[in-house]
Amino acid sequence: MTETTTKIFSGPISFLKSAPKLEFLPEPTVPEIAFAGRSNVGKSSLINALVNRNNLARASNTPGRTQELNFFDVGDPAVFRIVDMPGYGYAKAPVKTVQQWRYLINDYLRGRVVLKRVFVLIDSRHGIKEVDHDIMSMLDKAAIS
Ligand SMILES: Nc1nc2c(ncn2[C@@H]2O[C@H](COP(=O)(O)OP(=O)(O)O)[C@@H](O)[C@H]2O)c(=O)[nH]1
Ligand SMILES: [Mg+2]
Repeated sequence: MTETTTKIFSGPISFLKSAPKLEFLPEPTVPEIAFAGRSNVGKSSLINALVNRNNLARASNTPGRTQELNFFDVGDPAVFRIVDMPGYGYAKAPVKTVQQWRYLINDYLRGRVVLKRVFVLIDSRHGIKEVDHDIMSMLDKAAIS
């Protein structure tokens, strides 16, 4: 990382809030960078590694538990936000949960002006799955890089 990014990530970073529904999103005051991927792909672990803290985004062995958008303020006052997106493609998830996930994600991707980038993590042991193509096409339709 460059000196600037190292400085940013060694400064204050804090959990802001979880949004299980769109009405709970924080005010869109700063740019957002989100991490998406299948349940258990390592989104939370990557965020923790990036910001060099062990337990900012909770990482777990139990897939499919985080069904909310989790927001983290980087800087105080925040200069941007990291968003830990709910995992998808968890085989045991009920149909209703999957549908709710689709609505939440679609609305967030399409309507969030401050969302500047989404990183889609792929588990190299499994390759790109249909659910990964699915989110990539949602991103395309929402014109998000
Ligand atoms: N082998 C391996 N395991 C990882 C890696 N990143 C995370 N894990 C493990 O995979 C599990 C799920 O990680 P987590 O970050 O909670 O995934 P999330 O559901 O995408 O947020 C945890 O037990 C992590 O310790 C990685 O790069 N390699
Ligand atoms: Mg997670």
